[in-house]
Amino acid sequence: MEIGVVGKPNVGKSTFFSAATLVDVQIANYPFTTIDANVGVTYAIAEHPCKELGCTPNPQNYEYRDGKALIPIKMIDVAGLVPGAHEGRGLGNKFLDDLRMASALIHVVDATGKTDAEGNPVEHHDPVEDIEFLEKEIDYWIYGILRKNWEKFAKRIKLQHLKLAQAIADQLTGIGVSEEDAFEAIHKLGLDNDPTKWSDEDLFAFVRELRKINKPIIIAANKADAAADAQIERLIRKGKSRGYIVVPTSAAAELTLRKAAKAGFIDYVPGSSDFKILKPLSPKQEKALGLIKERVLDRFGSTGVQEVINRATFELLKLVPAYPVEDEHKLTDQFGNVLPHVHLLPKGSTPRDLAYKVHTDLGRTFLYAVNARTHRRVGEDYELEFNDIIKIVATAR
Ligand SMILES: Nc1nc2c(ncn2[C@@H]2O[C@H](COP(=O)(O)OP(=O)(O)OP(=O)(O)O)[C@@H](O)[C@H]2O)c(=O)[nH]1
Ligand SMILES: [Mg+2]
Repeated sequence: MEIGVVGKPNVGKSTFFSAATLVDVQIANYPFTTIDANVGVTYAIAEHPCKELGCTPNPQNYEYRDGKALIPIKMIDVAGLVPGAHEGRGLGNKFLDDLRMASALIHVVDATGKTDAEGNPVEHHDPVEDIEFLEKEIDYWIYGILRKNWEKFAKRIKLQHLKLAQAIADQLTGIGVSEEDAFEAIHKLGLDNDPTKWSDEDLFAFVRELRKINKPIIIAANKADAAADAQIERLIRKGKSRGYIVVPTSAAAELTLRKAAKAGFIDYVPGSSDFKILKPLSPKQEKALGLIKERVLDRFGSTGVQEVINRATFELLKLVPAYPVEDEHKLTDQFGNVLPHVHLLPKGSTPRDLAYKVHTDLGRTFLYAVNARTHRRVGEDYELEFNDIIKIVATAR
């Protein structure tokens, strides 16, 4: 599972990425600071079952902190995107290619309106325009891949009676499109099963729908510390009317807080509305942290960075954390570790899907599952719920 950080140049993508992953990267106030993509690990944070059950976990594939599970997620920070990137402008397709396997995109927008479409400092730019521009660039990118051999491809599907959704998914495996994704987009638009009947508009409409399914976007209204309330409110309103989740963020504040915490100056849990000073600070440090408290934490309740990651994971991608165990009474694996593993699965997944996620063999030999909370056996089509603890019973190998 991979999340991409995208947007035009100079909006704070690398700052957001660095704050989220604590990977040191180049950050500067000019366009195209980032050329090669940065890759790191961030965490989606969820309540841990032990908080409710009063246990002490032995996490193996995640981290545990203050009753919360920190679930690792790969994050990728790419070069800035300018209008016409799909035709190769700016760093063009290179940027887009780095995003091939992203499951979701965090679109970082400069909420202050002080960077133009190309990422240069300017007095007034409407950030709402950036929302549309990014959609368009990604749409044209996917459209470009499909359009290339479309006539031939469509004829072949018709002649060989191929399954349309599957054939399209085969064309787009490189960007992680599944048969289900393609099927969903075709049906949502009520498109003909014979693709030779599709007009160019049909194809573009299909691509738009597919992008929404395959690369869903959440908006980080960044530099919120320097933006007026009215600017933020407008961006939230306009974004919402286009179906987006919009979260005000200050990536710069989050980066300062996480670095100060790492250096032991403060106690700060990402996502929280406050921090505790642990060591005497220099007047400069004190001032910087005071401003963060006043302009960000007290104003928005948090820096927004963790909220974006959490909402991308649990709301946008609708992923559900589930904990497989061997002993449903002690909640342990075969070695006695309490709730050692957590897996993120798409909403609607079943215990068998969880078994496959643990190990292909376990999926293949799956017999039935027990819900460790109720100690009841659950049915074949039981849908996993948030923080389910599941014992998987399989045939002996
Ligand atoms: N006030 C404020 N400035 C920010 C914030 N986040 C980033 N910046 C500043 O914005 C400028 C650009 O930051 P980067 O993180 O390099 O932006 P980018 O989007 O990665 O830029 P490119 O790699 O060139 O596309 C830097 O001067 C940052 O310090 C923020 O939350 N608030
Ligand atoms: Mg950058």
